[in-house]
Amino acid sequence: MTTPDPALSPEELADIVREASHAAGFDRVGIAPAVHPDGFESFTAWLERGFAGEMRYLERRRNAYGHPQHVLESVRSVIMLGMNYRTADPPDVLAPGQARVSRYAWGSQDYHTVIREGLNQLADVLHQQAPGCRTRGVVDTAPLLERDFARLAGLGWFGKNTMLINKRQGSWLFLAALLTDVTLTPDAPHATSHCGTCTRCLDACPTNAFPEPYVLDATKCISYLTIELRDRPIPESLRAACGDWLFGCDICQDVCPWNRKAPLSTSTSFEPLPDLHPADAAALLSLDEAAFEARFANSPLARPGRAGLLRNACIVLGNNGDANCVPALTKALDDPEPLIRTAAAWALGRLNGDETAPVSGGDSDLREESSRKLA
Ligand code: B12
Ligand code: SF4
Ligand code: SF4
Repeated sequence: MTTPDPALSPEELADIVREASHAAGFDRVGIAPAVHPDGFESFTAWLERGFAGEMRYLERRRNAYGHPQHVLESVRSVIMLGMNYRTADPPDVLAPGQARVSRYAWGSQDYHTVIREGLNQLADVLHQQAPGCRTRGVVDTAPLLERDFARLAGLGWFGKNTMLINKRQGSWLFLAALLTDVTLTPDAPHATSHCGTCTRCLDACPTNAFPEPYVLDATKCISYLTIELRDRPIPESLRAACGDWLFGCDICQDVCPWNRKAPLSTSTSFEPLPDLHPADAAALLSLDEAAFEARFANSPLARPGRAGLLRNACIVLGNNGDANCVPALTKALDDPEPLIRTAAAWALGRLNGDETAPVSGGDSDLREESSRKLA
């Protein structure tokens, strides 16, 4: 492997990278050395406790998380980037049938697309300065503990809600990394925590998803249940606690004092689309596969698929709907997807005041049962 020998010093190159990162649309930048991450043992302990649930890709690549060389072989520096996505706050209380979408998904573009463009732009700058160098941009998908490297690069600390928090930006910050085989002078790690005695996030979580501070049991997190748990029903014991969350959950960040004064994003890509801020859960139930694809092709909401998202919509209606939502739910009992039929039956049962609504079904018995009760 040839080692790039740029004309500039590691310090000069680091300065150029920092400046270029802002031009590429990033709000925060820091540089970490390519090392075994401090949090690796916490990560493997977390996997051992079964907290990753169905996110098998994390377990499959467990060893690769042990060093960024598994992402870019000759890596020497990890440039960590933060992009602010805070926009106008949502209403505190929703009308019946309205559903909450997590802040990160309100915009017209998927953040992966926006961040990729920024990473490519930054990589171009590095290639100009160090011809022949190697770079690899990462957002979410590669085996890299992004929060760990962000802390190491000085971007912030781990909150008790496990979010990476920056003193100026709060936690409404996407993380991304640009790995390179160029040596850049690293920043000092963020060595302090600023949570103090606060426990707001732990207390506010409606599903008690934090077994202890700094550790999240993803299998209880609404974000996991509504986005990552795609092919199964949401466990019945957690459906009521999902409240009006259609996609993701922001509660443990909404309550965090560090987010109160966080600045608004200057990127137009994250401006909320009116039909997601909030969403109309009953209207979503009318989307067939083609309409779903057309509406959500470029949106993070595509991730759970039509079956997953409409399942979530039924649960929101069961929790937050009224009599006006009954026709849409009744129609959903005939949906070809069992996941949707099951959730619709549960929601109808709940709207009907039946706390022990059936959990498995979608068959004709179940349909008759639900419509009989509502008649
Ligand atoms: C899997 C995953 C999830 C899972 C699990 C989340 C979790 N907390 O583990 C689920 C689906 C639940 C999820 C939800 C969300 N996610 Co997510 N997710 C990821 C992903 C792909 C991997 C995270 C991971 O490895 N988790 C395993 C745990 C063990 O790792 P960790 O939480 O990072 O923990 C580190 C530290 O906390 C520390 N640590 C662990 N234990 C302990 C104990 C002590 C005492 C201490 C001090 C430290 C410590 O070491 C760990 C390893 O680095 C990352 C992207 C990436 N590749 O990193 C995005 C990522 C973490 N998610 C992100 C976001 C935005 C979200 C949501 C806000 C989305 C939403 N609104 O619904 C929620 C937030 C929920 C929450 N409170 O975490 C952002 C976070 C940005 C930030 N500022 O922190 C990331 C970085 C994606 C990105 N590129 O921006 N997510
Ligand atoms: S995102 Fe919601 S459900 Fe998940 S840990 Fe935070 S408050 Fe709890
Ligand atoms: S709510 Fe409090 S404890 Fe939780 S992350 Fe924010 S400051 Fe830390």
